[in-house]
Amino acid sequence: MPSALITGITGQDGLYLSELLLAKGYDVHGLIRGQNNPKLDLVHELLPDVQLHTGDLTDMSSLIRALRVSQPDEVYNLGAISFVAYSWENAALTTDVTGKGVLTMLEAVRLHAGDDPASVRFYQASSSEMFGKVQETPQRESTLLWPRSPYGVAKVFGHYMTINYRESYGMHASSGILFNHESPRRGPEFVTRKISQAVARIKLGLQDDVTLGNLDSRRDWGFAGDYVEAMWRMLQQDTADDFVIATGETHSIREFLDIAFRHVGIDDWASYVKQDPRFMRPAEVDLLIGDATKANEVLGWKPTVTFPQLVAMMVDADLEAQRAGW
Ligand code: NDP
Ligand code: GDR
Repeated sequence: MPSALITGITGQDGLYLSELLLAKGYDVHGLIRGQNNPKLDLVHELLPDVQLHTGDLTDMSSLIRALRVSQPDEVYNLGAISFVAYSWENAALTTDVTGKGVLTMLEAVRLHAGDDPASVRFYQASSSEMFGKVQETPQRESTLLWPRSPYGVAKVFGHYMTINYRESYGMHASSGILFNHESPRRGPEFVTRKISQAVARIKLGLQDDVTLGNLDSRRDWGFAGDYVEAMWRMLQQDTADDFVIATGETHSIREFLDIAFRHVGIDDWASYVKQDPRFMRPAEVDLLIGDATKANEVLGWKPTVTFPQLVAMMVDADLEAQRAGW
């Protein structure tokens, strides 16, 4: 039975990836941080077969201990401070966790793997936020990186460290440059879930309006369930490499709002949406659209959920949750 260790198991992607690996017969281990993590019960409930180990990406010895206990064939490094807006307010902490944490994990894996550095396969959760200021559209693996936030800069560090450990030590270390991916499990701080939750509550008369920031930025949004499949496929390759994972479509926040409101029968939604500068960012990433040709050709990967299907899935899930009083 293959074994995998996942950091960031309490997050959106960690939950989907765990389900995928369990279904494939893996022995799944997860790193969980904090002395009383509020998401512990959720993980136990959704994933009773996952074994959890206490640890933090800033604490090398905790990572080595988790590696020793789990003896993984594959390590998926999904743990990060992942909210871009928060990264300006906590830039040093974001750098420590999202940036230097990757080096700490790579080094722990290298030390653990000993004489055979490629014996433990490593996945790094890189991000389209690394592209930042538009240099080329669509963005592909070779596009110049120009991050626009402390989060983006930290991800660039982790991305190049992953490549460096592959080239320096022959590690089987791959980096997935994933564009935005969403689901009903998306954290409510991110714009898609903030909108789907608000639309459900407005429809049910529980909320009057929703306050957002920039409605004109454009993102390449896919479904998280599709994207964790790409992570797994990367680690099944003989050779480690870097891959853009994206749908190849871009949509504005306004388009997301339009589909979400219309889905619950509200066509004239402008009066329900307010804007506040406090949700604007010091530097914005205006346009993201990815070219996943390499992933399609090498991994045989392609997305299965369309943009309207994704929006409808999220709004429906929030309607159900709000009706049930979750
Ligand atoms: P989430 O924000 O949902 O989850 C982040 C995870 O990281 C949580 O499990 C969190 O644990 C954990 N974490 C935070 N700080 C630490 C730490 N110091 N040590 C160990 N773990 C920590 O993110 P997603 O699931 O959406 O994303 C997964 C990864 O993919 C992240 O690295 C993200 O940056 C990256 N990414 C995400 C994209 C997306 O669109 N979703 C696109 C591209 C990249 P806790 O619950 O304890 O806080
Ligand atoms: P992003 O996601 O920054 O792309 O990072 P987010 O959903 O936070 O923002 C997307 C766009 O929406 C605009 N926006 C708002 N965003 C939030 N959160 N709240 C608002 O009220 C709001 N109003 C407008 C933002 O300005 C932005 O343009 C996500 C994260 O998952 C990262 O970890 C990941 O690396 C990238 O996706 C790819």
